[in-house]
Amino acid sequence: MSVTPLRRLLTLPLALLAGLSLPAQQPTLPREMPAEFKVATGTWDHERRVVMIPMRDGVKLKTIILVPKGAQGAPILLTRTPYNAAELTAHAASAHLGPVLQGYDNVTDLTLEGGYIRVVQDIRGKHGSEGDYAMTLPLRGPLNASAVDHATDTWDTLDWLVKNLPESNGRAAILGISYDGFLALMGLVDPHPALKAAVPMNPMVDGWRGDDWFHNGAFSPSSLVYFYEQQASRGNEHKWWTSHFDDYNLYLQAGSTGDLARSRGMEQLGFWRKVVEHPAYDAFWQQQAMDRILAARPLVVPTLLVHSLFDAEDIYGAVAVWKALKPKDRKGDLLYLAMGPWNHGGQIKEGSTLGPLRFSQDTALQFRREVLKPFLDQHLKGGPPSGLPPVSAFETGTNAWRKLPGWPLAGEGTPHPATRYHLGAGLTVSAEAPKAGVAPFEEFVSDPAKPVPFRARPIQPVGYDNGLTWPQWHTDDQREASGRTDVLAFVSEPLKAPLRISGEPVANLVASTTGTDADWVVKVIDVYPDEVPAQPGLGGYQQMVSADIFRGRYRESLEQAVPIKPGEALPYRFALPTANHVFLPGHRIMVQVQSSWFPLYERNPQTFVPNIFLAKPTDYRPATHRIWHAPGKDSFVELPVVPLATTGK
Ligand code: PG9
Repeated sequence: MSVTPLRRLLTLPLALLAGLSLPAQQPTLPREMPAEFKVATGTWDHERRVVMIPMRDGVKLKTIILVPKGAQGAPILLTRTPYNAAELTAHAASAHLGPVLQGYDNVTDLTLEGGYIRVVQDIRGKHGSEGDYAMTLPLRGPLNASAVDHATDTWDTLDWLVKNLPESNGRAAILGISYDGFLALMGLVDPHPALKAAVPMNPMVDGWRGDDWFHNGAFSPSSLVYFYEQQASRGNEHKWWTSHFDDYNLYLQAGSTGDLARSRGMEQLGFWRKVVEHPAYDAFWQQQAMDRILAARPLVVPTLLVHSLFDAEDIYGAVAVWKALKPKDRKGDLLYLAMGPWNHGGQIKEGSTLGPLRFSQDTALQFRREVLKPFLDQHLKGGPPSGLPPVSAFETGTNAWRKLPGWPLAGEGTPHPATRYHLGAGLTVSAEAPKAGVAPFEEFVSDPAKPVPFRARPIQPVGYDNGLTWPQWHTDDQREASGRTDVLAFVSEPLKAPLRISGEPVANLVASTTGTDADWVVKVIDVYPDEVPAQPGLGGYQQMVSADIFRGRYRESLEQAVPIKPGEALPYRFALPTANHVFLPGHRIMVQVQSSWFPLYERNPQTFVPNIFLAKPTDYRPATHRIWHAPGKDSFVELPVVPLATTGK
């Protein structure tokens, strides 16, 4: 239909008017959502309080407090964490504390049975807390110019809790795993009077010597993933991205660790920049090492250290703290150690198997019921003395708990000539020192273009969900490596009698290289008999008992890297992680030696460069390595051999 110009003129203002008045005529959406919903919790068995606790510098930390209904005179279990307190305390949408905590809580069964008030707090700078985040924030002092740290934050938190929780008995324990275990140790630096017990489990203690980032100077590139997710944002929104199904390819194709970090924009992250500046064991690392920090202070809070024998992340820390603090425990009533056949954090899960290993008992439940509970009951509830031995240790091989008077049983740092196991000609392991007149060394070519995979490929990323097997890789069959030409596999005759080791094996290599730098990996392995009727899959299995890496540039000093003189046979001595194991009759002792363990550790270019993080592609060169076994150039491992146990638990 046509419209005349006049009508157009008349209708235009009308339309405009109508248009302007439209919103007023539209009915508004009904408001169905309340401005703030109040959860009706009448049927819950607990009360959930979310509070912002003020610290001495005014920063407030988000704290979730779960109080069992009807609690009176209840002790407090505190965990401080960078891993999101709200999420960790909301595992299931349930009226019951058990499902709410299950899956994360270190001690859900104990929390419930004990009627504890459970408190989980975001540390400063993470998730719901205010303030700035620094990775494993160092104590106030040369590395932290501020007036606050995790020691003061723990103190301030406990002070608030005991003054504001009328249901509490004023007694608290701090506990946690890994990072949260490091935070539990921080609580011991200047403990609040209400802190009556601490349970650091698999704590991160020294990020250079053997926890998380480095082992003896060799950097673990998967740490980049952690730095990235942890430091790119407060809430871990930025997820590391991969480009390969096989992590071996991902890390190999990236070049140096520095190249990989650059490809992810990681120069923006303060902690990574610090790591690049401190590749050696200088004051930056030494002043953060929790064993050193605590050794310089009095020990006043009863502490139960928990160590996992198959810990893929923090296999160094708990035992290091034990060694540093035990001399301070003059009456023997303050420091305890528990170790079990667990992976990282396995003590809070089901503990009857790990990978193919079967322990025929739930070792984790045993630990919680028979070690942790009596310890907490005594110190938090005024219960009877726990009756715990200084060390409660599960012995692998025999699969039995042992009550031990100390650790290590074999004594530390003293030479044990009787327990030297020599690496000999013909790839043997034996008690015999090398003789003249036989080939004086074994040699292999270590090629950084084809590093030895640390497990069968394709190599999965580090992770605990979606069926990833990273948490149990320590139990992988080492046959995978022993078949390679760049791995030397020395092996003993079958044992005629059981051999018990209890402590840290020590690697003593005499090695040479055609390069100017090299890594040395030593693995002590229990080789099963060719057939194992009770579990056929273990026939000939090569079970890693203790293993570690040492970066050759630190052979003279951990603080100062120096090149290796090509062709010179030089000694390398380094301790391997604690083992508590019996090699059974018919089993054999194997020692594998290799020069890469990839991508568990970044590749050594084998050409000395000032900073391996910044190595260029041309620095990575193959080298021929020799492990010597000649008189005067004797390679061996010292095994902490002790008599067979006669008592069980
Ligand atoms: N192993 C992890 C970690 C500890 C300390 C520092 C950074 C990472 C952890 O499981 O928390």
